[in-house]
Amino acid sequence: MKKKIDHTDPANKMNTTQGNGGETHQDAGQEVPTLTTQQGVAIADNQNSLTVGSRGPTLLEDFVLREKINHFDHERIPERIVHARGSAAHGYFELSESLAEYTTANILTEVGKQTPLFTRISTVAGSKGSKDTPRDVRGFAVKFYTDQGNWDLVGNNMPIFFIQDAMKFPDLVHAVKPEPDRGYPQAASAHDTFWDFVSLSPETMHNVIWLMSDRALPRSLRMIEGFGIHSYRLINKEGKSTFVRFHWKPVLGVQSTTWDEAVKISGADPDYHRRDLFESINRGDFPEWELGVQLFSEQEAAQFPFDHLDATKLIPEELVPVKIVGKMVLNRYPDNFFAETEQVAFCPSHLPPGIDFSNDPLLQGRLFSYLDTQLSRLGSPNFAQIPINAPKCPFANMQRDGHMQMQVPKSRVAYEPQSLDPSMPRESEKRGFHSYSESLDDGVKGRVRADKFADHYSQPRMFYQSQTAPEQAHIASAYAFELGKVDTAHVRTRMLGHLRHIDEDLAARVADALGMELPEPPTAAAPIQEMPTSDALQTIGRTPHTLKGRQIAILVAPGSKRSEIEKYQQAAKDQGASVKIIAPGREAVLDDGTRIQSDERVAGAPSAMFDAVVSIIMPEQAKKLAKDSSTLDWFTDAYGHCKAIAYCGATDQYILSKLPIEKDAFITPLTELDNFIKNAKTRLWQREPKVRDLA
Ligand code: HDE
Repeated sequence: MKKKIDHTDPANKMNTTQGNGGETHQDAGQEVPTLTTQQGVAIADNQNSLTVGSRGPTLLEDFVLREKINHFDHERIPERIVHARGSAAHGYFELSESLAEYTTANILTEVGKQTPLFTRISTVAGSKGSKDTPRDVRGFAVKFYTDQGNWDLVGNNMPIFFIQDAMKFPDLVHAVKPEPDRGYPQAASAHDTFWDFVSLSPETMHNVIWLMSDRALPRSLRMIEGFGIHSYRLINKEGKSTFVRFHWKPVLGVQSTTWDEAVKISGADPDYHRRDLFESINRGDFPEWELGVQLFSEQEAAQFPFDHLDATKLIPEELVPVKIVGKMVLNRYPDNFFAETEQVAFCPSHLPPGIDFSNDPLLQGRLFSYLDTQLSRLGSPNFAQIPINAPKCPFANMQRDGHMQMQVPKSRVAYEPQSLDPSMPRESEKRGFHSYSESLDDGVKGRVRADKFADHYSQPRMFYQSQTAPEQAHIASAYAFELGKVDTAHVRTRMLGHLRHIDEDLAARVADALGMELPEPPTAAAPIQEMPTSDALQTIGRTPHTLKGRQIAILVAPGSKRSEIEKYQQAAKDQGASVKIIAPGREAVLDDGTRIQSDERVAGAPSAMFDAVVSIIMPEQAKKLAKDSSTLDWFTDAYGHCKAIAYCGATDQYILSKLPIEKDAFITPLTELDNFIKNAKTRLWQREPKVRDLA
């Protein structure tokens, strides 16, 4: 006999989904909706398929089984070609300074107005299931549901892009993605095809050096900047245009990890950034960014020593200051990953009246690509009807039918002009979108690039020279690591030639680390200009000394002193940090006989995941932990990553003294709580050359 599953057993209860508005029944005193098929037919048995006898074949007639399996078979949709791995959140934008002088877009003119939005932050190269912490650019896409229609500001965490013309995008992406014959590496630029392509395309040099910098290794998604990159236009009531570049400035400041931390984090927690976003929103620590604009006229742009329509060029903040006009707050994690984060469809072509495009040839290509890609990814031109994509203002048009049409239009009229149905929508000269009336008389058709686009080295040079010494060392080491993974000698050599144009010292450091000779530099297509350095381009230099948004780990074990733990917990929390308790197990009995729940086991939570560490353990436990390699790595890495460490006597005697750790000002006994808190707000970068052979 077939064993029947007991439906009253809570272990066998299914989760209910929204939309299952069917009948309900009482279960253990609670109203539970009845499980039904898609047609609303109640399901009597969700555990066994319909068979002939208990050991006989399954019947084709079993529509419950067929519908369930059929839907499951089609659960996956194609992942995004780029930016497949992403995390998102709902929130709002609030304007603090009106830009009414420059634009008619309500979102930028009505001070105090809150506009709902959805923001998705992504890596670029890796697949949907790849790790959160590769060396990569981060996508920064915001969908504002404005009352004049959706505005998608689809940017990155770096202010420039790899290429100048949309024509090169498929080549760039093919070069960085896993090599097509072998299917690896995943989520990595450290391979021959990427460096082959970029070394043959000098226009990529600027974005490549940002990719080699600490900006490509964010500590948290809450600590990255965002940039619209391209110049856009703001259009005011008189139809006057002002160019604008959009910036997102994280309220927590910019912070990155070291490469070694990123590598270790990716093994310990591939979802490090997604988890951090989820946890911070759930504890009410809402990520915030200020929106900044760089505004400039056509005449001012003509004076720049570069062309602002070239997306490989940033506009230094010293040249055009960033004016802060409002704030974005992310205060709600999505309810369902697929329905929201996966199905959200951003298109740079989505703009409200008052904002317009520039002629940046990269942006122009994007205006086609995003709409096009949603058709293959989401399967229908009706993707705008999916709740996460639908505008929150009224919308109506004559577009009809198509796959998965959700609307039921009620009129005999589906065309315009018409005179049969006065309730149907009509165009509005007054409210409608007007493209900027730009005069373009001198256009000669051809495949040409503007002469001013030819300078590929001045800005990467400015970027490198603007960095602090530890950052320059990280950049040199990153080039050495990545080129060290390139097997083709002439590709490595070609890259070293480019580096000579960027900075001779950088080139020499990388060549030395690779054990290679420096080649002659290639001919530069335009003279290399000396640009003033810009502190705004630093990462370490701009990381605020604070515990806000950071996380401290306290290592405890059976017998640890509760009073000490609480003292450190409180001090960290008072400064805005969150605390995780790490222990050999998931529970431990403390000195006062009470039990503590740990957040993680020490074997599963390397110190790379935290900003500073504290150890409060008793001698017997310290002796035991001194034989555990993950505990030893915990301390060695905290030291190697230049972090503050607070230790108790037993930790010092049985662990620290056995490790290659040289005591310094950032390694303090438990009694020096204030010093620890001060140190934990930053890193002791001077320690780094002692622990790592930087290029
Ligand atoms: Fe994208 N890009 N891109 N891109 N991009 C996509 O659209 C494309 C570019 C960016 O969270 C795709 O919906 C072309 C610059 C972000 O869903 C695709 C070109 C910048 C996201 C596409 C560029 C970006 C994408 C893949 C050169 C920074 C993720 C899936 C002309 C300003 C959005 C999709 C999200 C996604 C095409 C260049 C940022 C294929 C052709 C420059 C943040 O349409």
